[in-house]
Amino acid sequence: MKLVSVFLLLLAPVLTCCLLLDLPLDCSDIHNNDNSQLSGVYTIYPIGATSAVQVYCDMDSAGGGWTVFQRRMDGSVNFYRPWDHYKKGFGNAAGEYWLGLESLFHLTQSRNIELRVDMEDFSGNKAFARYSSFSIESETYGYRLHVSGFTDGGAGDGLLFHNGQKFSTFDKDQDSNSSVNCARKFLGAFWYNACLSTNPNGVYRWGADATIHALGVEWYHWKGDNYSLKTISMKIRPVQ
Ligand SMILES: [Ca+2]
Repeated sequence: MKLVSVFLLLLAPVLTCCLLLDLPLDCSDIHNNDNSQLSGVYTIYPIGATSAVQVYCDMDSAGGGWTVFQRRMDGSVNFYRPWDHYKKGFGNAAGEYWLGLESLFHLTQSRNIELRVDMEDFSGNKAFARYSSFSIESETYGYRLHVSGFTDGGAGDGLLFHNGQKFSTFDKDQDSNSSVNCARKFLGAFWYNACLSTNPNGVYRWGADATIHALGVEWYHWKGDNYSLKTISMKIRPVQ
């Protein structure tokens, strides 16, 4: 009996190794394994076996397999948070959340990744922006954004102005405005330039609101900078 236990113990690393091969890195792995899976919350392993994290998988849009890394829908989660939160992630995969820059960095490292941003206003109108190439650099390089290959789904190119920028939070100003902390001024966190043409992590407001300029969940090229969207979600998948 004892021998059997020792044998199993010795075998454990081997078993672990091979079971790991089946752990999904992202939602596209789940989708490719079984394309009848519905949109919803799943567990993925973006940085290996000990990195289990829950995400919302979009299995509907343009063939499905999208890993949602940012999602606003009802204002239930506070997105005005410090660097550490944006690095590690926060919120609830069934509702509003941010996956985390470290996971996002790893997901964009090993494969060619495309980005889709879906959004909706309070009148039921929908639009999207799609980019055939998306990646971010490591924390050492400020999680710098690289996005290109824009396709217009009616939303306009909201990320062109942010391409090449480092990520900024209120406690880590890495934007391109030397006299302003863009995250503090617009109460969000993003790849701010000097400062923004979109603010997906801004303050959740209900539609048109110009009380304080441009701090809502805005996408300027679609609804202007004083309209806060009802929903917005940013999602990625490997290029097919
Ligand atoms: Ca600044």
